[in-house]
Amino acid sequence: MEKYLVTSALTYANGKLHIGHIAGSYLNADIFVRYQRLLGNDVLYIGGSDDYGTPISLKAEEENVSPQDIVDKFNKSMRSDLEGLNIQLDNFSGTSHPNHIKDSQDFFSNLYDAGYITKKKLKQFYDEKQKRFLSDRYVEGNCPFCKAEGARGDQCDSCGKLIDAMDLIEPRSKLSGEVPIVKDTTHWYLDLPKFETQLRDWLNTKTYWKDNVKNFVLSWLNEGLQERGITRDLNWGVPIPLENTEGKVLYVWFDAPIGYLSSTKEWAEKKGEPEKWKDYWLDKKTKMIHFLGKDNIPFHTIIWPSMLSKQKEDFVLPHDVPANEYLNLEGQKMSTSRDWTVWVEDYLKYFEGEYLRYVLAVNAPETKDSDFSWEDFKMRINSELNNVLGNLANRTCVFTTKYFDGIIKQPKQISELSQQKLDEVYNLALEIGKSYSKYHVRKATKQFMNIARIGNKYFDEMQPWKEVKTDSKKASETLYVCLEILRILTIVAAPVIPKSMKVLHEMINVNSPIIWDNLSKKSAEYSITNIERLFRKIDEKEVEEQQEILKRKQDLSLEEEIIKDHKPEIEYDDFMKLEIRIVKILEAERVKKSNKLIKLKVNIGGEERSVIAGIGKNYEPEELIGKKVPMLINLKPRMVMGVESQAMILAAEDNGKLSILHPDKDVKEGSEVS
Ligand code: B3M
Ligand code: ZN
Repeated sequence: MEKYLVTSALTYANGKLHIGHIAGSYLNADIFVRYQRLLGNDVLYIGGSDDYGTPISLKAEEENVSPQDIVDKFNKSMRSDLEGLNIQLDNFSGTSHPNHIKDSQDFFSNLYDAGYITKKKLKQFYDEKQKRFLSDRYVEGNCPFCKAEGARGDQCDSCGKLIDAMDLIEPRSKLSGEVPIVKDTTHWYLDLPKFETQLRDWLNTKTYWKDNVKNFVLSWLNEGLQERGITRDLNWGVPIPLENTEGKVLYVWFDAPIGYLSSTKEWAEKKGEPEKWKDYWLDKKTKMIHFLGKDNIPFHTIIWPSMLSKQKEDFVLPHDVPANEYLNLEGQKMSTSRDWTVWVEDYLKYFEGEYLRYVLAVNAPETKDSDFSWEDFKMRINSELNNVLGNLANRTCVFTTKYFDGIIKQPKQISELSQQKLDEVYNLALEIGKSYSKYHVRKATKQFMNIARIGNKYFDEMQPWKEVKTDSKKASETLYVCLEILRILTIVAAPVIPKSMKVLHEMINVNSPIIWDNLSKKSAEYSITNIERLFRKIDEKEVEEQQEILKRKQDLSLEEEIIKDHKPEIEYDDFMKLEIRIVKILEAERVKKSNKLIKLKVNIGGEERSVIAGIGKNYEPEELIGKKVPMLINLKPRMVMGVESQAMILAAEDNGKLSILHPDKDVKEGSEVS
């Protein structure tokens, strides 16, 4: 028997669960856990909410409640959402649980005592308007590595590199938009360079890791590890277990993974066997597997194993970290700030949890980003769950009831063709097992649907509705084979759609329980008493309703953007200071080494000027020549990439897309705009 400790990344307790969380770190874990349990392995599935950090403390301030109130509210909502999706953790805790403080402090102290934590005086960004130190993610600027705009102070989403906020180019506070000042503070650092050799050796043993994860870690190691700050100036978090550290706490990413341990301890306590956590955390046979989204890779593969390795107790290290890519929504990147997601709670008001499990499993973002759309949702439920699996179950049971009073016995002898079908299905079932064990949920789901397809095809070919009139034994055999296929499905599809497979299992009345070992154990008899419909069809109207909801969200977030953009009122005289004239573009060429900038020569009415316009991503130089456009011509000349720009072209911007303006009628160059 194998032993697994499975975790889902702890979800920040400043919001509810959405389908991205489910696809990223919950459903894949739950499916793996269910599969391992079918095999009879010993599995403990642990998770919870990630309760500390700045976002939660800010939200609490905003809502004028305590951070704990926020955490409790979302922790509760997460539990109920998980239940609605039948995702069954053995313990769903939260890092603000009292146990967690001691565990986290012990981790810190052990590392500290062993000489892996250093103290540094440093300068940090401070937002004077908000009166707080800006933790990394609250500073934004250009990435020091790839120069991408909008990089956060902790990590760049464009190149994935971790950033020291101080290295950001053109930093701004995300809280107030102001340029932050730099202030002295003291922090503690995890001395990661000391772990480098050990991590490299360890990684070399991880030959079975997913390529994306392994490559990520390797590239990190190859670039050389940096010391990482593990404390923050904040009141909401685990206090640093050192004297004179008031107002400082452990960085949320330091304490968060320790939550896996404290949640396990909580589980053991609840069970009345407080020492039982050791069976998992201290037994070298345990395979600890962390399910998470790709942005969490470095913390689980570099920092966390380093932390674990220097404790007094001999903890197991992660066995595998099967990180998922991202799930998009209707072709667009999900964004909770723009409300561009489907909240589980909302989903459950309309549809069965089981359907989301199926659709997210078959679309799992395992090797690349994948997409959730309502049209696809409907298609998957109607043409796969209903028309393939549901249909096989229904027609088989209906026939059995109608022609054989619901009773089908195992035939003494079985035709070669029928045996072939059963063998084919059995072999596929074994393949499905391999897929599950390699976390290939997508493949496993497609494979079990293929088993149902084989069943339907066989049913169609054998035509039991004809057989029953000429050779009832033959018809009975056909139905037996179909029932066997259904029985196998109740096992192999159970990790993904456990509820429906349980219903099906009861419907065909198999005596043997749903366990992997029973795959090859043919049932001596089937007796059907009660036929239930396994799935319902999704109506086009229901899809439209959801699409409408999304559209409203989009409109709302656009409105918000526009409203946020309003600038303070100005005087008429301020406006009159602007000299805007229609100019004619005479020449246009790209500025070398820039894909954004185009150099224009324009006639502003008897005078020529050169202008640098940042419209190169939206226009080719050739299409600009001859156009008459408005320009602000009394803006102080500016040097842009070594060229003087003597006016500014006016263009409308829609989400980064630029569109230059045109006068409605033909007017002479030099005409003033007012
Ligand atoms: N809460 C980040 C996230 O939700 C973080 C994960 C912690 S896992 C120990 O993506
Ligand atoms: Zn970058």
